[in-house]
Amino acid sequence: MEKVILTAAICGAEVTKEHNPNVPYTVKEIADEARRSYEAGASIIHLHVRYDDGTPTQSAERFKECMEAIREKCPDVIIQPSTGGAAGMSNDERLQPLSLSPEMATLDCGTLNFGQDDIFVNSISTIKYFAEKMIEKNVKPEIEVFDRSMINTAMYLFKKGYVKEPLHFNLVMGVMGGIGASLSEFSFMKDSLPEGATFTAAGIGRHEFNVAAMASITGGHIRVGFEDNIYLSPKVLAQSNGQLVEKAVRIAHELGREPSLPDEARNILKI
Ligand code: KMH
Ligand code: ZN
Repeated sequence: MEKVILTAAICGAEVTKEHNPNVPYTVKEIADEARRSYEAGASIIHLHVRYDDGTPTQSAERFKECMEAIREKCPDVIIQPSTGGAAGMSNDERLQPLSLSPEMATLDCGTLNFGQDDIFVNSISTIKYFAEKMIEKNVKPEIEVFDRSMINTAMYLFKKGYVKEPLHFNLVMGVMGGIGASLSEFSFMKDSLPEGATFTAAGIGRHEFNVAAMASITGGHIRVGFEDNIYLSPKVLAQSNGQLVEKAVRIAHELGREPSLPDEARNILKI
């Protein structure tokens, strides 16, 4: 069977325990959720971190603690810190986890209204600055695109040498302020990717598993997790990120895909 890389976005910066009490905040909770996801088939943990009271932070120290705790429980998993952080954070604040030389990190490729009143700011000079830091640190960027125009931006950066082949994208679909998650929108995004690029897709909220199916049948990879969606099925809160990964694995399996091990993911992504 063709391999599929499962990414678990285990906590995000926006969702809280008020939305789902199983959203992890503490170092232990984050490591336990990473382990549940890994056991279910995730080979990448997309990581945001929180203080114990749930406040999102990009503190290098907190990332270090969480990454060490995750590595203890899932020694070979790929850890992909966010450089998006939370809307409103400064560039240098967002970039802190790069000081830990992770294997991957996110590179957000445009500005958008994010949810109701937040604006997630990524000017071209910000993106160039982040991309240069990633080259400097030998970190593989996952290019986050929330709309079609952001693929144009990524291609501009590629032509200027700020990102290198093979390119890897995350199609984030269904954020209020970004592209939707219909089949035609998915096809539009996927068909707009440059030849030879790999991609994962993340459907937000109720779109999570539809997008997982679309990615499965088009050779893409899948991201699920509390950052994107807190429900296992309509009105049923997921007990853990592991449950969300398990469901995505079941869908992918029925469609002829099986989850990669972390080293297989490294090979596919050329890390
Ligand atoms: N929290 C969002 C504003 C990323 O991880 O790079 C941005 C985000 C993207 O989550
Ligand atoms: Zn994120």
